[in-house]
Formats: sequence, C-alpha cells, structure tokens
Amino acid sequence: MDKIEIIKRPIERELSEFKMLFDATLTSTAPMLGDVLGYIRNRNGKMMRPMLVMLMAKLYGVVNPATLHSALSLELLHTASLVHDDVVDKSDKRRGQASVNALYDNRVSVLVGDYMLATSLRHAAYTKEIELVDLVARLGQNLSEGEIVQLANTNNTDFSEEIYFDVIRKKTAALFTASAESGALSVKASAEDVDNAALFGEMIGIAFQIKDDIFDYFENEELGKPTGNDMLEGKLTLPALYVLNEKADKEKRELALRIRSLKASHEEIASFVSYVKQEGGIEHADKVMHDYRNKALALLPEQMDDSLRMALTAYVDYVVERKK
Ligand code: 2DE
Ligand code: MG
Ligand code: MG
Ligand code: MG
Repeated sequence: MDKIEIIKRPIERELSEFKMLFDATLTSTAPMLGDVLGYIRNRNGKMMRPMLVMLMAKLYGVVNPATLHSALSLELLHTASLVHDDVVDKSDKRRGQASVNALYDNRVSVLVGDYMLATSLRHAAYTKEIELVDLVARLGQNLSEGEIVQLANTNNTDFSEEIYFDVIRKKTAALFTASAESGALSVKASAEDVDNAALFGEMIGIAFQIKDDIFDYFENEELGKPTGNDMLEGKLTLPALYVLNEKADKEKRELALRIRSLKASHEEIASFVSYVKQEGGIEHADKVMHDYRNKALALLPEQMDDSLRMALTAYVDYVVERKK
C-alpha cells in the first residue's frame, strides 16, 4: 500500500472534515482575493502538517474542535509563509506552477499572505486555548527569524553547520514541532507527552528540510524547480557545507563565498553542484537525514494502537523517501 494511504487510514474522517473547512477558509467574495485564494486552494498541498496534528491528537486522546482549528491555523500559516517565501526568494515557481508573485506580483503576495496569516490567528483563537494561540504566534516569530538569519548569512565567511541547523530548525522544523505539539496539547496530553510530541515533530522537520535541500541537487519534474536553485539564491545547504568543511581547497571555498554573495555565474554554480555531488555531499546529507529519521522513530511510545503505529512510522519514512 502507498505510504500516504497508510498515514491517512486512522484519520480518514478527521482529514476530510479538515479539507472541507480548509477550502472554505480559502474563499472570499472580495475582488482578486477570491481568485488568488482559489488558485492557492487548487495547488493541493500534501497536508503533511495537518496529518501530523491529527495523528498526535489521536495518539494521546480524541480529535476535537481544538485539534481541527489548530490544524487549520497551522496549515494556513504554512501556506501564507510559502506565498511570502516566494517573494523573498524571487521564485517564480511553486509545486511546478507559477508562484503567486509570478502570476500576479509582490504586492498581491504580501497582502494575500497577510490575509492568510490573519485567518490563521482567528482559527488559533477558535481553539479557546491560550497556549495554542501562543504556539501559533511563536511559530510565526520562528519562521520569520529563520528567514532573516538565512538572509543575513550572505556575507558570512564561515561554513559552519551550526547556522544551517539553526535556520532549518526555525524556518521548517518549527512547523512540524508546532503541529505535533498542538495535536498533543489539543487533547490535553500530559506535559511530558507534549514535550515528547514536540521533539518528535522537530526530528521529522529537520529530516524534511534536509530532504528538500538534497532535491535541489537533482533534476526533478514533479518538484518544478531547476537544479541549483538554492545556490542561485545564495544558499549553501548541508551537502555543500560538508564538502566545504571536509574536502574543499582554497579555490573552491572562494567560489562558494561568491555563490553565497550572488556573484557567481550559472556555469560556476552548475560546476559547483557537480563537484559537491562527486565529493560525497549527497551521501553525507542522506546519512544525517536518516539519523534524524531514527531519532524520531525512537521517540514513539512503546504502547499504541497498531494502525496508529503503522501510520506514524509511514509518516516518518515518507519524509525521507518522498519524491517531491
Ligand atoms: C521554505 O524554505 C521556508 C519557508 C519559511 C518562510 C517564512 C517566511 C516568514 P525554502 P522552498 C517567509 C514568515 C511568514 C509568515 C509569518 C506569514 O527552502 O524550497 O525557500 O519550498 O523552501 O522554496
Ligand atoms: Mg523558497
Ligand atoms: Mg526560502
Ligand atoms: Mg528548498
């Protein structure tokens, strides 16, 4: 059976209710806003974060309205952040289609992202749980902080992995941490279980971004982004950092700094991509990603329902095995 099917099995009913509500929140009668929201709605995301919210709620209790509103709030914040991310990254593609900024312009992206952020906060409020509201607000801070640290890194001359992990923890893993944590919080799990859920989410989230960064080294039709896109944006991710620290000579390190400060040509970037692959950068990143996968699995409680165990295991494996 397909991994996604195994993941969805214990939460089928809850997810279809979620999907209905989510589509309803991405609707407006206001001119233009309605069109843009409809366009975003039709992109059909993978719903990774809502699935995690539901699974963690199920693990520690019974899915309830607070669980659903948390899932909505987080998926809305996630969607808003991608609309803004494509402005920040000057990216004209999202999931193989035109990004909102490419189809409309930056002004529209900023405003529609703001609208979704506000809608996200309303759903957090509907949980009537101040802790869940705070969690979403804190997540918004983390996402923005991660993006800023990444931006500020363009002039950095060292290749330490510390900043890389700090950035991906904030810009990506934070969403998975928040999803798992709010799922557990929404069913009033014990403090210990909530912390465990949060850590489980974080390990998955870090693996998720390492996978995303590995994708950037390969041609991928489904992903709809060109190879080396991160380097074109000045981003050196784990495969490159490893090679720079372990193998590269002075000349390669200087090239990497020029890539980071957006001074390298497309040809130089293509050659650096090949060099990183040839020196084992992908194998290293893949190994680190699997370490996080294993850490996540080790955090799962020993006692739980079979279909839930299968779903959570499939979830973790999907993150590292997915093709897009
Ligand atoms: C994706 O990284 C990270 C997205 C976080 C975006 C957060 C923003 C600030 P990538 P891909 C813009 C917060 C926004 C709010 C609160 C609305 O590697 O490869 O650029 O998918 O991802 O483009
Ligand atoms: Mg981006
Ligand atoms: Mg980005
Ligand atoms: Mg990426």
